[in-house]
Amino acid sequence: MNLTESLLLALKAHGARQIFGIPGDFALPFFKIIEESQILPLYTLSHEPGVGFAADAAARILGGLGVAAVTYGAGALNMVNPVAAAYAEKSPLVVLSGGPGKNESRAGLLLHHQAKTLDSQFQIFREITCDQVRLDDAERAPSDIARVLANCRRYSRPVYIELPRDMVAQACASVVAMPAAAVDDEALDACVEEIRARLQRASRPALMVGVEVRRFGLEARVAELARRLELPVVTSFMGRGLLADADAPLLGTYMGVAGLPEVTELVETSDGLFLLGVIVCDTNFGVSASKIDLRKTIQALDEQVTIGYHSYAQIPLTALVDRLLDRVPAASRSYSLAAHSFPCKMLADQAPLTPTDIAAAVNDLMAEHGKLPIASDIGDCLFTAMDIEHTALVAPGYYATMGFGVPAGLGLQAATGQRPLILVGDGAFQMTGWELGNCQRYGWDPIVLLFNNASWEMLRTFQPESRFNDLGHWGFAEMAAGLGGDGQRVGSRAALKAALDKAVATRGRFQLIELSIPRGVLSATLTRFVAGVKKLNA
Ligand code: TPP
Repeated sequence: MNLTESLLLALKAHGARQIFGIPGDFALPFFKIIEESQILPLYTLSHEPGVGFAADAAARILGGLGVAAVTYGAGALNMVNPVAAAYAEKSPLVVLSGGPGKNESRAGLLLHHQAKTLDSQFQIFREITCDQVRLDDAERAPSDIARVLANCRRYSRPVYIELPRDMVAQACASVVAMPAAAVDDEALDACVEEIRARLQRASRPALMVGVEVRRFGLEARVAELARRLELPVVTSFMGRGLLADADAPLLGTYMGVAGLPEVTELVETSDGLFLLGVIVCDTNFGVSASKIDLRKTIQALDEQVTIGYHSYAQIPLTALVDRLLDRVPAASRSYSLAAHSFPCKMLADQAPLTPTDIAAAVNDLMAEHGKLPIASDIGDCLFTAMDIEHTALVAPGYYATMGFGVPAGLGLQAATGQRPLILVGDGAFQMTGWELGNCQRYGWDPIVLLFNNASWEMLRTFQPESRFNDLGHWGFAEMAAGLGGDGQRVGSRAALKAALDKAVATRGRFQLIELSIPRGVLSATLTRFVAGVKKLNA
């Protein structure tokens, strides 16, 4: 076995299902082994940000590892933003980068793709990954790979692996996975008892679930825990889509002043708020109607449980949930999804489109044809998604990078085989929309709803006086055919209904529906969100 094969088998054993990538001369040797070994399928895309987002989304949706393979310098550095997003939002993304061979620096010449020193790239990725290794020693490689992949899974954060191009075919032993880190049983018991007592004392306890619950594959167990503890459940903004199909008392998504009043009230008046795997960031908590005193909550995140004024260290979320389930007796009650009514039954008339109509049309579509997983970009499309039925959703809800939606949708389809729905604004589509051109080669056929308001509308909402937020009117619908898909432009509710019916009925080609939305027409959620942020910043 050679070093690359050993690495690929280890990636697979740690939960990778495919690789997204773009090669270059420093990466050609290991790409050749990826292709010929057939250990993991390889999907090449067009631009490294797309590679990073697709691999990130594949990791998010399946809870395994995402793998993004790139060349040294121009390739890897082009992926800094997606890796930073994965770091911020806790997605286990493995960056595989080609690198200069061991002796190449000795010629005394600067190497092409070199930024500052040959080590600059390694240093840059050190900042946005939780572990790094350069595989320059075939004997040490198996233990180095085992450590880096274990940390990727354990911390659910990106890692960086550099393959010097003269190392990739060196003989190498297989990787032996590291055992899971030991948990202090007594500390875990004490922590669980304290949480139970704290919840029992509370008169209005509630559970908020966040992205770690999905990252560690705990949705079914957390739903069971909520039933046993008889806790009402909400998701954080970033956690939207969690427990979508679980039998749990799920009330909705907490968004402070921008969200459903009953959810806001439940969270903000709770005297026993249990934050399970929730990243404590401004998009999750910034628009609180009344400030939540985090010291009064129970927080489990990053292997730490904080209750009031003290913390338990090294309590992994999985161990915590399992021990709570051991201690809390089974309940017989079962729940169906709380009956919050999302907009639906859109009138198919000649009225111009609003984001609420779009949500209603998607809800109608899913009621008729079953739920679709959604990949959303940042922009009003993500706020519109809050009016769509609970379904699996990947979105950059905290790091908020544009350009995520389209490649993430491709990652969803590659990872799950399910046809996804992609929600994206025209500004974000201008960044990475071209990746749709790769659908044809792989048989992917997402349905893309492109919110075209010829505007960076979210920015306009914050600063209406600036003309630089005006975008041109691009003919996206016409571009679809050249990319191997079908495009339709719609401006009325009737046209939207017809376009969606046609898109659902057409398999095998991506379906782009360009939604013409007048500037200034926003979802109700975004309107409330921006008003809330402005008030806080005032
Ligand atoms: N660049 C990146 C990569 N990410 C960002 N979030 C921004 C810039 C800043 N930004 C936030 S929202 C936005 C911009 C430029 C406009 C988004 O426009 P569009 O995708 O058309 O969605 P809309 O706001 O119109 O709903």
